[in-house]
Amino acid sequence: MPLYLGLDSSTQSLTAIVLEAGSGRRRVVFESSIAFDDAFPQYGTRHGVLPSDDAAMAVSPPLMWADALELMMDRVAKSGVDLQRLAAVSGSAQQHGSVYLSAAAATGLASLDPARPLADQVAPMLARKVSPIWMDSSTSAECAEIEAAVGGERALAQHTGSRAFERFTAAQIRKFAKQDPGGYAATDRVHLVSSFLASLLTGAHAPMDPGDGSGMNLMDLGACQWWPPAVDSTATGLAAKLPPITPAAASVGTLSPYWQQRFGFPAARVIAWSGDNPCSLVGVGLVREGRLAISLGTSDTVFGLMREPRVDETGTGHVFGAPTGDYMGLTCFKNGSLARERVRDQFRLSWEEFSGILRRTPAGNAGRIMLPWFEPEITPTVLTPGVRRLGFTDQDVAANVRGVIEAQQMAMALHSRWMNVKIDSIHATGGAAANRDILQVMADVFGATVYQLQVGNSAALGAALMALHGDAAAEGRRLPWDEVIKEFVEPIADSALKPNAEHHGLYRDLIETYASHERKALL
Ligand code: ADP
Ligand code: XUL
Repeated sequence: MPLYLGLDSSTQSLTAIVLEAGSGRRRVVFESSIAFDDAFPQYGTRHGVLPSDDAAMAVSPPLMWADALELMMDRVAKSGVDLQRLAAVSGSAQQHGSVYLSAAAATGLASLDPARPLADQVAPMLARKVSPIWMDSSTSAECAEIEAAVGGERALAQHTGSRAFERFTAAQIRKFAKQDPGGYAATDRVHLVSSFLASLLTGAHAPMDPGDGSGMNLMDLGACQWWPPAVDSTATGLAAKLPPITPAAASVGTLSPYWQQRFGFPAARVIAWSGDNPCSLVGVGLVREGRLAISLGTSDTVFGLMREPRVDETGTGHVFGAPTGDYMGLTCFKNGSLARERVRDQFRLSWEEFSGILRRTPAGNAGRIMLPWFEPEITPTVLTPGVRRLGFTDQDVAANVRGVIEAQQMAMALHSRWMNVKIDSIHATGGAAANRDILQVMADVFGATVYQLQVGNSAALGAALMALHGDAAAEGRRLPWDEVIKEFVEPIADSALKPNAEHHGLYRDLIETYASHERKALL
């Protein structure tokens, strides 16, 4: 019975899931996570990001991701799973982050020495030591320049699925080319985190998939090809430095001799990696239109599948490609888990105590409202951080705990209206989806039933399912996505959290108050 490996390189950790899928038996046989800060203290990251005095800057070391990939492949090899049954591998990665490789990479990737650690051999291939990641908001000037050059915000959104966003790769590439022309000139290939890690597996420059490619402000959504006006407006000579775009879940090579000789892997197929949100779409089972998922990870995201790309006229959200070949709508918030942790840590609470406060305090926080911008925010755009507390102080434990959770849920409900989906159920995923008291607030704010899923890491699961789908397609079998996800993506029995009608009524009014405070704060 074949095995499929899915990897997820997120902001804070690398997760692996191995699935067994044959006739009559479908189950997860291995699951493991590595937290970057703990496993690789030598890089000095906090929550996976290099500390910076500038709140707008967020970069991570790509060599740390390579180290984590090697450690995880070693773990998989030693886990007792029968490696010879491994048919295919795919992966998921935090979106938007970029890795800059020099001309040395083409030969270097193909001739990795199995006797030596991976990161040492990748180091001389880097044209830039750090990768700007999705938490970076330092490129407003470049966003304005790119939009102006392509004929405005609307034109960019209509072609690429999003207006210019600070964290999107085009603005990041432009900033690098302006600030370090030598480093940019030495760059032979710009990868996303996803295509960089896929390249390390195959031993050759891997292409990008449309799901992650659409998080760059460079890809024509309809054609799934680079859009020349955006590429040319971003940086000189960029067209030659971008990988090709391959169809979603296409085969892009096999595990290179490095992995075979170092750890005993077979030449398993490598299926194109994608972004963590596209992978999660599959990993939470949204292979049809009409349902929403919410991921409460390092970022909070709201997303759903779309058959046709309906670009957001308000400029709030994004349309990305989906692994199924469809599209997905998404709105992203930066003040997600780390904002919840800020409140928890300020009052020295455990998650259990935090939840106890949610259970004991009344819905609506007695009309008190927080604007939870501990860090610069993506939705709405807030470049200078600052938490607003209306009607309470930063010393009031209960008001702050309820305040941050209600604010996040109301912001998500407000800023996902553009997707125009009638929501009666929500699939919840990400680390904080383990917390049922947070999910009850979600159910009450959205007026929808919220489900927890059996496999918590939906991005790694989605990647493993893409490996399964891509492997079948490469063998000439077209598996319908409903069949791919069957039995793997199941809500936990009895996990349904139903909305409380009275609380929902209260939030329907409070959300308008929240919206008006938000508007005022942005003036
Ligand atoms: P990533 O986006 O990096 O994949 P995860 O989805 O793994 O992140 O989520 C990690 C976050 O989950 C942690 O930062 C932590 O704040 C949060 N978390 C874990 N357990 C709980 C809990 N019981 N209640 C609330 N948040 C939690
Ligand atoms: C999505 C986004 C984040 C990252 C985090 O647009 O920026 O969700 O993908 O992993």
